[in-house]
Amino acid sequence: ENLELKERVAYRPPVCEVFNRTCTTLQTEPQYQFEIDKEARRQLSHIIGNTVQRVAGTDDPDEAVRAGYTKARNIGIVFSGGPAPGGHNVIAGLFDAAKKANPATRVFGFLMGPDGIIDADYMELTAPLVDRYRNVGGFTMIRTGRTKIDNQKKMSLSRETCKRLDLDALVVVGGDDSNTNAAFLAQEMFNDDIQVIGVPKTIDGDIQVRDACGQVLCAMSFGFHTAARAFSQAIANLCTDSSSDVKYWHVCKVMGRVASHLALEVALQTHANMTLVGEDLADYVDYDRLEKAEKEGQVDYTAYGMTLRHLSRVICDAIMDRAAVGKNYGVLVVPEGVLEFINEIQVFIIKLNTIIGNYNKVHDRDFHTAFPALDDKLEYLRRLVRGIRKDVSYNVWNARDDELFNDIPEFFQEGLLTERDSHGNFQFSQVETEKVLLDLVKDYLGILKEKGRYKIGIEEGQYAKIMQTGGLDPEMYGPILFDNWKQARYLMIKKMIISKKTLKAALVKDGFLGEEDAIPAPIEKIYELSVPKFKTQTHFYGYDGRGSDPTRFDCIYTYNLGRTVFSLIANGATGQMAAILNLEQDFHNWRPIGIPIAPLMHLEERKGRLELVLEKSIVDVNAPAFRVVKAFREKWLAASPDGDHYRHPGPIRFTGTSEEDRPITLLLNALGGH
Ligand code: FBP
Repeated sequence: ENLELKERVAYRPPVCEVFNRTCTTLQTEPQYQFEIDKEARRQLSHIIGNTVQRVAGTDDPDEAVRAGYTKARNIGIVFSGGPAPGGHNVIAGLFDAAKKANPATRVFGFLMGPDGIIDADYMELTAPLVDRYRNVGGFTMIRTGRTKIDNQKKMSLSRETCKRLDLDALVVVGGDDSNTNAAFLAQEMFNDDIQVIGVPKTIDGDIQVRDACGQVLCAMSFGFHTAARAFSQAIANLCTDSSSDVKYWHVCKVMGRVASHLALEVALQTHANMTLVGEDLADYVDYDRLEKAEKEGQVDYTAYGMTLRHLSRVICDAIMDRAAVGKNYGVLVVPEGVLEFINEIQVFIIKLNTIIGNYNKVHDRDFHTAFPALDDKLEYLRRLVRGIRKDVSYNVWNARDDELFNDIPEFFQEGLLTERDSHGNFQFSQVETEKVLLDLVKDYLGILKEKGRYKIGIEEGQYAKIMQTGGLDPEMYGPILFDNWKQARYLMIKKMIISKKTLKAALVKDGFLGEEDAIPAPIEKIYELSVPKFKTQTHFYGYDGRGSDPTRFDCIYTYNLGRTVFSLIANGATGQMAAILNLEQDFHNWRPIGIPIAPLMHLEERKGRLELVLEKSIVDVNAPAFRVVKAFREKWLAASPDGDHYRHPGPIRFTGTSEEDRPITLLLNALGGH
């Protein structure tokens, strides 16, 4: 029997105070305002006027309120996009509140994501089923999918399903794109009186909502805390491994399709030696270059942001600095979406999205079906350079693009040309981001080694010990090798000895060895210690964390989100997203609210076209969480003979007190102040 599971399913998360009242109402909160996009106003006219609503409780509702609240309903719920820990508790919270208000209310789960709505594939959720999944990770109860309801046919089929099921409300649990879907469904089914409510889900943590004045409405999507804790535990273990075996750089790619929130949280939780943050790289400015151009009366736009090559240099510097103090090992955290923030890659992605989008539209045929092999795709791009006019993208791809593109490794070219997901996003999880970077790092470290700049610091005592225990005859090898460690390093480094072959040649040339002699063991040992090898182990932290059982924070958060969803439905809301205010504060300060989705939407390029979508929230480099990481960067790199500064957050434990019970990013950013 799995005791931990038994304990989990039996746990009942506490509820916000309002949910203990006889029924709830909604109160408009006029202090929150939004800047509304013209296109959102046009396309989402029925729900654009929505406001932020606070869930209030009452023990003395008037008859009309009580009747509305307690009427028997049919409610459908769907998971959309990648799994995120806590999803089952959204269902549980909704189910419990709905059944409490009226036991005759029925809750249906659409299967396999939005396809379940389109194809009318669903099941009624029962108490035993809901109970089985309480506080348990994954989306296994009804599963999930990435289909987007993005055309009139899919929209009509969805509407038909909802009408056939006589649904009063549909709940979409998803990320930015899925909440975009929720807004369009709310608009479409407004006149059918079918309410649509969204729930902010994604481990990526990129649904964070503020109003126009910067007031926080939703500080973090659910699932983020659990995934970050799961990744952090594993990465902290690698910190231990790395500093025990002292031979590897562990390179950890961490999920987050675009935003680096997860990597940032991992940095705060583990103090790994180096953590890249995409948004920070994009923020980089090469002032020397700018100044140089300015003196010539020009503006050099390439001085803004970082190139792939420059980034590889930055990583090499960190590796070299640690090696110089004898630490040829460490842990590097690379966010999955880092390449999105690199100058030239961003340009490729935008251009290729446009080219593929244009092709699909003009030829009414799928680009990837038309050009299945990489060579075919590359040939098509080459034809664009030749300016074949019948292809509308002839002016998008130029000779310079083609040249740069041919310069990158084939597997990465293939990655950049892979099919976009159904929302038109570039699928970074399909690309070996860390390999792209590591190939460049390895090349450059090779050069640095030859120049004698990438070298390992050996302590004098260590050298002396090797010599003593090696029992070599100082008479024979002369003072150059034995007098002191600096001279041994002279031989290894200054003479550009980067392989055993060159070491032997140097020893023979200087008369220490005959052609037939083997290199004496102590000298070989010094060679091994002072001439570095860059050995890496790569890891990907993504799907594992997504499937993790939720932390207590995510259990409580999601259960209350589910209760909020029901309050929004029972009070007639539509086009709203459930959220909890004050997530960073003590639980008794949590306040359930509804956030209007339509005013959060803006135009974004997708598959080469501008589309109305919910804005993603990326890492704010001026916010406290990143500034703390920046301030400690040097310390955590630990390029000094002192120890490393690793932190071990430990595993996700359902019982006992954890070291911290909510995301550190959340706590730090709540401090505000730039
Ligand atoms: P959502 O935005 O749908 O929550 O998914 C996030 C995510 O886990 C990303 O971190 C990752 O890039 C992507 O899903 C992977 O998608 P897939 O499951 O299609 O490989």
